[in-house]
Formats: sequence, structure tokens, C-alpha cells
Amino acid sequence: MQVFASSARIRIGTMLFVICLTFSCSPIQGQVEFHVAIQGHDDNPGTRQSPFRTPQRAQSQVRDLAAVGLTDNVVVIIQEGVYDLPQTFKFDSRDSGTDRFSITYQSAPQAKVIWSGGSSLGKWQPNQEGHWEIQLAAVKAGDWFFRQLVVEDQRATRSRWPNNDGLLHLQTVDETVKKFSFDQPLELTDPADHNTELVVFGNWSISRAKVIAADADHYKTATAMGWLGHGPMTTASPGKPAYLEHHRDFLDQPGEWYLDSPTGTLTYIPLADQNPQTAIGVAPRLSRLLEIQGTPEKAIRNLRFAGICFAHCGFPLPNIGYNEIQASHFGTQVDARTLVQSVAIECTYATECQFVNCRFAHLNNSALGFGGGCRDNLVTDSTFEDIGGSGIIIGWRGKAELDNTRAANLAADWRNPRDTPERTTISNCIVRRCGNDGIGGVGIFAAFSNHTRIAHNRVYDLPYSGISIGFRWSKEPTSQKNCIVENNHIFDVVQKLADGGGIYTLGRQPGTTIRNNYIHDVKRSEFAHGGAPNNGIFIDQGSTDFLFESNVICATSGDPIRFNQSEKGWHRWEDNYLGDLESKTLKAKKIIQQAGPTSSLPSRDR
Ligand SMILES: [Ca+2]
Repeated sequence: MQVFASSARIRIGTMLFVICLTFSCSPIQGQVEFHVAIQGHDDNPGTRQSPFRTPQRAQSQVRDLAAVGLTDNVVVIIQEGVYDLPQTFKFDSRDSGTDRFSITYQSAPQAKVIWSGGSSLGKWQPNQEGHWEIQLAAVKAGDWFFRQLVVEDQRATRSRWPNNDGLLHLQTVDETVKKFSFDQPLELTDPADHNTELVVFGNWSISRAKVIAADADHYKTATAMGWLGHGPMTTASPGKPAYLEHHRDFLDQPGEWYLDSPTGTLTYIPLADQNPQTAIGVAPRLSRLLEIQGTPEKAIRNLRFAGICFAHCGFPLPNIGYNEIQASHFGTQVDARTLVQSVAIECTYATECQFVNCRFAHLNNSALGFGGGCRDNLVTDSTFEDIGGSGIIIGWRGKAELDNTRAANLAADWRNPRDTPERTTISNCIVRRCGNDGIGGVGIFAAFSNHTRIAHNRVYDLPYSGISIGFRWSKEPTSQKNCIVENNHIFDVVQKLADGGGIYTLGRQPGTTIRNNYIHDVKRSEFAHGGAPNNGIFIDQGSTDFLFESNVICATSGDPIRFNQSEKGWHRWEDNYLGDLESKTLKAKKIIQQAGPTSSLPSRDR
């Protein structure tokens, strides 16, 4: 340990020395350890024998250590348990490692560690109808409302009618796009009292709004249903599929739930094999779990998370409604500001940070975002599942970094080009069941980023596109370039919407390579709206300067590859295998074999 100059350094150095003498455990060779356990106490010294109770207490200890200068790696080892986060867990420049030493928060070997933004709801009481109920005082008091419920690690269905998609359609839409009639009679006349939402499917996006009034023929919504000014593709119009969500009367199938705010009663229809004593429900309290936020002057460096499950994060319906533009971006109309759906875990000005062997689950907004000033970050061997919006967003722009001086802020680039996220790697991950609330969400999104690498992921079971890169609808250059999308296994995607692909591209992206991906079973549902097909790779507007090499694409509802306002000659092409017959060549078989994760993921993720 170095000789400390300041009194603060002496104090902390002495404290650590005492801890080492007392427990003979820390620092061990090459790293300083702190320990956290559910049965621990925050007054403890944080040793293995006498652990802290909360990761926040460990953070405070690590912060003190970092303040005097790290001389070893620091590891916070967390024992099994659910750690409820009372508020967003914030990491800033004080929590940074250095270029030589890392700070890691990791689960103990074999331990299931959950950092939760939700609350466990306790035991259910069966009611006279055989449904289960819980009384929630905070809901009754008006202090809590949630749009997501997880029971036994499974998303429960917010009560809806009809129960399946594509059974109800808009018949008339008024000029304000706030008043609708439907192609079948609606019996509910009191939706305003039930936080009922109307969901309308557009071609590649959806709109959500709160229902505020109804009569025998019409429903009225609080906000207009659509991204107005872009035509019927993104705006509610006659014939579009729709459904209603959240009303007591919609409770008619196992797995559905309804939250009655005036009485604070949560009602759930259990699945056949569930026990009210053990099938614990969890509902989100937070709408952001983690902020990892450095500054342009001092990025957070070398901060790592390993073996942790990040779970339960809410997405309150925005006051303007949720009218998707594309891929978790939303707004009210084409000449108004474009918004990006919030992320549960937000990284800005983060360098060489890592998420390894983590699970991101039951997050009702988008899960993980790398925004301004991010460099050399890595997400690997991790699983993203049951996500409300998109799984991972690189180039996420949630705060004021947008240059809004452009006439069309839809594709606004970074105000300061140095904010462009660079060299982000997403590898060996499983990304599935995203878009559960914002149905136009995608698995992995990258735009306004440089040298992003998306490799060896398994991306599947998605309502819209699998991997989406670029976000400018023209050949005009942006900060998005040099992206590598390789060796991914993408299938069972675009299950609900249209005009998408296993891989979707937009705009000029020099240096970008899409190679060795295996894409199959790209769907088109019976109720998908609009004439555009779904494809293995959809090369959309302005896409220019790509290399497409050795991709295997088969079993797609539309052509394996489609161009819209882009041309084959704008790109380079090498040995792609399109369609079932060609994909049986030896080289194609090798590509198929090597696509997807290479390392062994935990058994829960297989
Ligand atoms: Ca129902």
C-alpha cells in the first residue's frame, strides 16, 4: 500500500490495515474485497465474515478507497438474494476505477443475485371467483401505480380484450385521432375509471393512449393515437388492428391481472399450477435501476458488473401517450421533438465498463443504453428477456445531447461529435421477448455510434426487427459508421408488425460489415398491417456503403433481402446464401453452425 499524503488517505489506509489484521482477508493478493449479504449489516466492516447488507454501503466504501487512489483491483462480492433498490442506484466519477485497476460488483460463485427495482407483493388471498387478490395501501393512497406484474419470474398479462391480437379493428377515426369506433360492439362504458389503454397497431409501430370516455359506439382517448403527419402507416386509421388493455371486466383468462387504484386491489387469475402461498408477485416501483454517469472531463472507467440480474423496472405511460416512430423512439407528430424510450440502465461517459454474465429481465422500458461519451464498453455472456421496449440501445440519447436545430430532429446527431459512443461490443448474448409493451422495440439498436460490434448473439422471439442499425432516412452521413454485425443467429422475429427484418438498416454507414449471420423464420402475422413484407435483411432508405458477406438467410415471409430507396449497387456483396436450397452448401452449413453464442451461458439461459 502506498504512503498516503493526506490525512484522509492515512485514515482509510489505517482502517483497511486494521480490517486486514482483524480478518486476514482483505486485501488479498491482487485485489481488495468487500462482501455483501442479505443477513449482513451496513455497520459491519464488509468482510467475508462480517458483510455489509447493501451494495450501496459497499459502494460508499469503494468510493472512499477510490478517492485516495486505487492500488489494486476492487471486488464487491455479493451473496445470494434479492436486493431491492430503494431508488436509482447511481454511479458517477467517484465510482470510477482507473486505467490499471477495475472495480467489480459480482455475485458470489453460484449465487443468484437480483438487483430489483420492484416490490415483492406478499401472499395472495383467493376471492369468491377463485381469483387471487392483494390489497396495496400505497396504491389506494395514490402513491403507487404500475403497468407491469411478474409472478414467479414470468410476466403476467395486463388484462386485455380481446385476448388475442388481430381480432378487433378500428372502424372510424375522427379528425383529432382521439375518437374511435370499432368493428365489434364494446360493452364497457366506464373505462375512464380503470386506467384503460387503447393499443393500435401501425405498420411497424404501435400507439398507446389512455381511454378517458366511452359511450355505446365510441371510445375517446386522452392523446392522439399516432405519430401525426406521417400518414396512416404510423397513425390510427380505419381497419387497423387494436386491443384494449387494463379493465376489471377484461379479466377472463389465467395469467391476467388488474390493478384497481381507488381500492388498492390487485386481482390476478392464477395459472393452473400456481400456489397462492408461493407464487409471489413483483411489481416495479422504479423507472430506472442504474445510472452510470461520468462527465466529459472524467469518464467512469473500468467499472464492471458480473453475474448480477437486473430486474423489475416500470415504464409509466407518458403524458403525451406512447406513439412509436420506430425502434423505441416516439413522439406526437413529425415536426415535434423525437423522444427515446427511457432505459433501465443508463451509461454515459463510461469507458471500459463491462456487463458480464448478467441477466436483464422484466424491465418494462428499454433495458440497457450506452449514450454520450461511451467508449470501449462490453456486454457479454448475458441474457436480455421480458423487456418492454428494446433490449440494448447504443447511441441512446436520453438527455439534452441532441442537436435540435435541425428541421427534422428525428435523425438529429450528437451536438458534440466527441460524444459519439465508440467501440461498444455486444457479444455472446441472448436477446429475446423484447417489445412486450412498446411493441415496435427491437433486440439490439445502434445508431449515431462508431465501431460498434454486435457478434455471436442469439436474437429471437421478437415482435419487430432483431438488430436495427442506423437512424437517418437518407444518404447524408452521420456519426454511425464502422459497425460490425457478425455471426449472429436471428430467428422468429417480426412476429407482430410489418416492414421489418432480421437485420434492418438505414442511411449511409461507411465501414459497416454484415457478415456470417444466420437469419431464418422471419414472420409475418395474419394481422400485420400495410403492404410491406418482412425480410431476412431489410436495407431501408438511404442505406449505403455496406459490405454484405456470407450471410445465410432462409424461411422468410418476404424475400430474403429487400431494398427500399437503396440499391444493390450501393453496397458490396460477397457469397451470401439466400433461400433454402442454397443454404445447404457446405460453407453455409459452417456459417449456420458457428452463428450465435460461442461460450457456455448459464443453464437458465439455454
Ligand atoms: Ca382478457
